[in-house]
Amino acid sequence: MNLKIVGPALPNIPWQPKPSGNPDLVWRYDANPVIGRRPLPRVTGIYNSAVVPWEGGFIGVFRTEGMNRIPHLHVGRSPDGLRFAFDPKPIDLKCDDPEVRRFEYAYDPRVTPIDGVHYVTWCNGYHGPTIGIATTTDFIRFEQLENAFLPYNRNGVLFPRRISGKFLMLSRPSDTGHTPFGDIFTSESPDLVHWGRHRHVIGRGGPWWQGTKIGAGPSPIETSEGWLLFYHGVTTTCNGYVYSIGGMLLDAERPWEVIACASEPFLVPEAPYELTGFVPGVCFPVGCLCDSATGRIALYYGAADTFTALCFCNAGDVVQFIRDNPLNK
Ligand code: BMA
Repeated sequence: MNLKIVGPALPNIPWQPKPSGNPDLVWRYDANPVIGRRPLPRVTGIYNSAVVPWEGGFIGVFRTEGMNRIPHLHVGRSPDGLRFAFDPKPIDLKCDDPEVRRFEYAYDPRVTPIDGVHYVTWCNGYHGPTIGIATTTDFIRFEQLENAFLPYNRNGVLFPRRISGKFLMLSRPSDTGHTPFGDIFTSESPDLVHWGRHRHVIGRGGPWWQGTKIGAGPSPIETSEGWLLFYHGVTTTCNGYVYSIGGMLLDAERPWEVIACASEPFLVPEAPYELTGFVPGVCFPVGCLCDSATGRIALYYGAADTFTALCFCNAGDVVQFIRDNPLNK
């Protein structure tokens, strides 16, 4: 497919060609995981984290868990998107309102550049999970804004540009715990404080692999065919939840309208680091790099709530597959 990614070229995107004979659309980095066990002293996992290009290299916001498993957000830097160094201390979010600043936990950060500012959205503990938002222009000082929604909500993901002049965020209303349900909605805002005009995007269900719940992954990628959204789809087995990675295409100007959603996932937990860890059987996509010159995509995903892994695909092939193999065909 002659697809165009709307966005800058990224010639230094981490990349490996698809191994010959591999029948899949998405293939794993052969030196996975990129972030292994004990990445910092007394840290038991860095996973479900976001990476963006920065000053010729890469930077990101990372979910970091110590021995007590309470998640915090740390900044990490990388020259090549493969080797990372992490700030040992969590991000010190600045906020004038102590009620908003109050910390319970912070996890699954997404980082979205809009008009030269980087926005971090994450699952923020405030009497239950909701969506925290912070802005930064240098990854040193972070200003925390109001929580976007009432609890309970997870997987808050901003679109990387305003749509009809408004910020637009995907999210998944949930419950207080490991939610056994969940659909994806959009909400819009003129100022990142007041959110409304909520629209249902897509529900769970259909094929077994996403029968329990679904949630947005990295910020949607703008293409000539609409927004390409990677997401996690969850099924319930006799041993608990299993998280796979799927993809869908959303309308460019009305992104709550689904053009097509692939009927099969692109990646299911199979590798040892996806099956062995704190929560076995989890592939959770959160960060994404794309090169508009070649259509290459590098997708970072949390593996087994313990590791960060990387996989690759070609935007044109993935969008073609979504179009050719839609749900409810
Ligand atoms: C979800 C979140 C994710 C986690 C997943 C699998 O509800 O907590 O951060 O990766 O469960 O445990």
